[in-house]
Formats: sequence, structure tokens, C-alpha cells
Amino acid sequence: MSNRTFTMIKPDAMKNGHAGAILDRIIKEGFRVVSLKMTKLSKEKAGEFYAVHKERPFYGELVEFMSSGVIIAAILEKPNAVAAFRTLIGATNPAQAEAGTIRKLFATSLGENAIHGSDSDENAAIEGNFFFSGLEQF
Ligand code: 3AN
Repeated sequence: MSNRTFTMIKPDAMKNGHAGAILDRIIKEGFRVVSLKMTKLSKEKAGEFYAVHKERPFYGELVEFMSSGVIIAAILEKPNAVAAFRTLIGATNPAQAEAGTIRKLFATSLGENAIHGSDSDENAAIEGNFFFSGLEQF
């Protein structure tokens, strides 16, 4: 069990003005911010990030969406971070997300679901290192 996870506030939540409320919620839930940046993925970089989904029917749509606007990327720290953060964000489909979760509150659809959270310790490390150098991880 690792104490770090990786997140992105996705273009829909950024455009809808939810970034501040989402970051506030994350910090109030006890996550420490290890790294944080606002950035925009090129189609190429978004495709690389989501390469694991390359064969899925929604891959093209996902890459288009994730490169459509600015995002906030962050590494977060808390005991059992990956599982704790996935509980906080809720189910992939906001219609099925528990009340009070970030996706229930801020996501618009299955494809545009406001926030990403790593699904394993291994992916958390890979994804964090995709966005942040060692010098940017505090
Ligand atoms: P999660 O983000 O909850 O781990 P994944 O890893 O299954 O979910 O999917 C990655 C991203 O792909 C989701 N956050 C969502 O934006 C998108 N996605 C997943 N399933 C679908 C789908 N059936 N149609 C459109 N987009 C999808």
C-alpha cells in the first residue's frame, strides 16, 4: 500500500468553474498536495497517457476531450491514498456515483466526469511521473 495517488481535474470541471471547490474538498479530506500544476495536454500526450484504453471504443472521444482544454494535475498524499481518493471521487459514471462524491457533485456525464484518480499504486507512480519531475514532487 502506497500513500500517494495522482489526479487530474478534467476540462469539463475547469470550464464549469469547479476547480477551486474540488481542490478545497480534496484538502479538507486530508490529502496533502505533493505536486500541482495547470497545464493542457496535446492530443499526442493525452493519447500516451490513456494508451491502456487504446482498444476501447471510447478512446478517440477520451483523447479529444482530455486535450480540449486546460486541466489541473496533482500528486496527493494520504494513508491508503489510491483507495481513499477513489472513494472520494465516486463511480466512473456520475449517475451511479454515491451522494457527496466529487463526480456526483461536479461531473456531467460518463465521458466528461470531472476528475481522474489512479486505479493502483503502480499507475499512481507512473502517472505522477508523467507530469512531474522528481524536483517537482514535494
Ligand atoms: P476511472 O476514471 O473511473 O478509473 P476508467 O479508467 O475505466 O475509469 O476510464 C477512464 C476514463 O475514460 C473515464 N474517466 C472516462 O472519462 C472515460 N470513459 C470510461 N468509460 C467510458 C465510456 N463507456 N464512454 C465514454 N467514456 C468513458
